[in-house]
Amino acid sequence: MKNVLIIGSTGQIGTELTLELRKHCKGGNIVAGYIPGAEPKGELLETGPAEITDIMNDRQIAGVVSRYKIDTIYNLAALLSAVAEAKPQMAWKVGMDGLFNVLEVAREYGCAVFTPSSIGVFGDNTPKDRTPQDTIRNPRTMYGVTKVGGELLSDYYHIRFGVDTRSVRFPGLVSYLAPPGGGTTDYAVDIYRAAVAGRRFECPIAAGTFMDMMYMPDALRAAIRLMEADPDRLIHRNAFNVTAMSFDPEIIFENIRQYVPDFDMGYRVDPLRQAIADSWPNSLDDTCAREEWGWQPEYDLDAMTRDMLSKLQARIRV
Ligand code: AKB
Repeated sequence: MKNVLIIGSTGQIGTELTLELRKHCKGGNIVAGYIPGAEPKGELLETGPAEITDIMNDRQIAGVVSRYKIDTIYNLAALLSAVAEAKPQMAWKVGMDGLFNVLEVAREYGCAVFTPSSIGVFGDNTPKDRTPQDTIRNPRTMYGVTKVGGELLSDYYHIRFGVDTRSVRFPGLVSYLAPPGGGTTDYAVDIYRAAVAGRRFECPIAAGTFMDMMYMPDALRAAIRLMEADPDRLIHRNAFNVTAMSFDPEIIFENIRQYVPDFDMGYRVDPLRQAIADSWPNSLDDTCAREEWGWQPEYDLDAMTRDMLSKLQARIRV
């Protein structure tokens, strides 16, 4: 990986992945792709090139790929699960038509492609506990449909055209820099913001609802490490189960209260998000990722809480 294009560089993952890749791939061009209205700012803008790269415009993507001699594309353009239910047509366009554009450009220019998948590929009839790598993917959300379709299309491009496509099924991602915006697992970010702001938190997900989660530094490590993994060791490609922890709202609340004793939480359950969460696994089995490319998370819940609270507190002080 030397010259990399990140499509959707100003989103929750893109903001941090772009900065991380600029530290990681010294001497290369790490291009922050964005759409008008979501321009990169601050460090993201100052530390490397930025180009308008609309996922719906294949010639625009091809132009950037050719100009910067891009060898790897991180395709992070997506609508998260709750927003995708509100705008299913747009979710399809971005998730499927957009991915098709990226894969066609990758085929033409010989690029590797990483497109995140999600625990959203699973549905009600998937085994819920320690969900296996190879199992039923039968979601009933548009988000899940596009993620399953994306996995299949990416594998197709690898088998049929030799495009080096790789992916992970991300669980809920917790981060402090850029907000997630429209996911089912967003509560696990919002709860920290409320704790640091001294606000009571109204949780949209019911007590007892377990979902897989991961702290952003681990997610970045997964996205980079998989793209650098020895291809001969990869039995799977699109997409690997990865996880770092699994908790319900009560567990994260109690963990935060160890450090913010006055923190208070109640429940105002959002029926849409709750239905989606109920259809997702309680916990994933990520053995294949561990065996095939050495996946290993570094943050458990307590380490994540300590880091999130200190980073958010520092940001408030600035
Ligand atoms: C969402 O909640 O939509 C995402 C995801 C788990 O894919 N964070």
